[in-house]
Amino acid sequence: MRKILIFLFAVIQLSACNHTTRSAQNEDKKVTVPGFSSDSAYRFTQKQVDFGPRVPNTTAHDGCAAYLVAELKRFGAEVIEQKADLTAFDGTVLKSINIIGSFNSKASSRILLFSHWDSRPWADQDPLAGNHKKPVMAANDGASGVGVLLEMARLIGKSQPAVGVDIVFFDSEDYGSPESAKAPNSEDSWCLGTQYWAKNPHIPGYTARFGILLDMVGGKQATFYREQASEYYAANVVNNVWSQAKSLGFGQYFKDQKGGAITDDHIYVNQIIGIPSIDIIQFDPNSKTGFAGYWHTTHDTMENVDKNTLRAIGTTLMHVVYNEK
Ligand code: AHN
Ligand code: ZN
Repeated sequence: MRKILIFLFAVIQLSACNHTTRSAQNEDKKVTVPGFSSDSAYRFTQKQVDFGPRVPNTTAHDGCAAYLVAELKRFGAEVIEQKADLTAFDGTVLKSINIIGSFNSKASSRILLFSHWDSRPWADQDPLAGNHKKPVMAANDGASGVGVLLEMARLIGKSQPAVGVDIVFFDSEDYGSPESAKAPNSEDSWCLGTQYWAKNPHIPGYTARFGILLDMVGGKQATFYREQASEYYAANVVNNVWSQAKSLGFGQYFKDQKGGAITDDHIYVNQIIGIPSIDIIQFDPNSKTGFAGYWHTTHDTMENVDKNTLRAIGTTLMHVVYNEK
């Protein structure tokens, strides 16, 4: 009899605990989101730029790849370098390197964060025709997204979120056919590293809950609009990111308005590998190109990179990742 009483008491205790206190605690529990350092993200951006233009088949490119791999490893990621010879629109073979850093690789629930790390070989939007054949320094168009993701990697390595995270730096995004090229301006001449990875993921059968692309996320007073392909393939992800940004006080960066439809790395992640993905990309509805005035010019340099914008993006994405259960 005494045994039964003890057993009953234990059951009552357990169920009381399970159904009230503990579950209530779980629901209310606020996750701790590590603070994003914009100084650190800025340094990671500067470091890449210091290599010079990271154009495929150059020593600056290969040096920067080694740097990115070493940093991800230092932060505790499992790193895969996916090397591939990719043929550009003009027949050039690009010795490409996609760099994948995985955290908590055993978790089946994963989030994919990505940016391109290569620099455009031609400043073909430069106001001076004499600059059209010069490479772009790509401080904003390339390095800024990678800088934000490196800072996130540093923080994720120190205290893991509930989900697994894969950070991917895609190569050969910006080798798309220039305006001057007589070659048909094929949309698919862009994003070569991503197209390759989406057809040959680093792990066969790889998938993730959703993906977020960061492209040109460091410009002064940059504005990010709801890009149209992102809305089409992953509207709930756009809603989630834009609403967290707004409640964090970054509404002046994240505009709750429709933006352009942009051919970018997320298109192939959506269409080929089927991971619902969005593009957070600086968009200016009043400019001729839709992008900042220094886009694909020799002026895409560190002077145009602003720590406040890096902080808005990084803080928002840290909240998005750490609030996933
Ligand atoms: C095109 O210019 C077709 N798409 C923009 C993709 C891009 C280039 N993002 C950065 N550089
Ligand atoms: Zn570009």
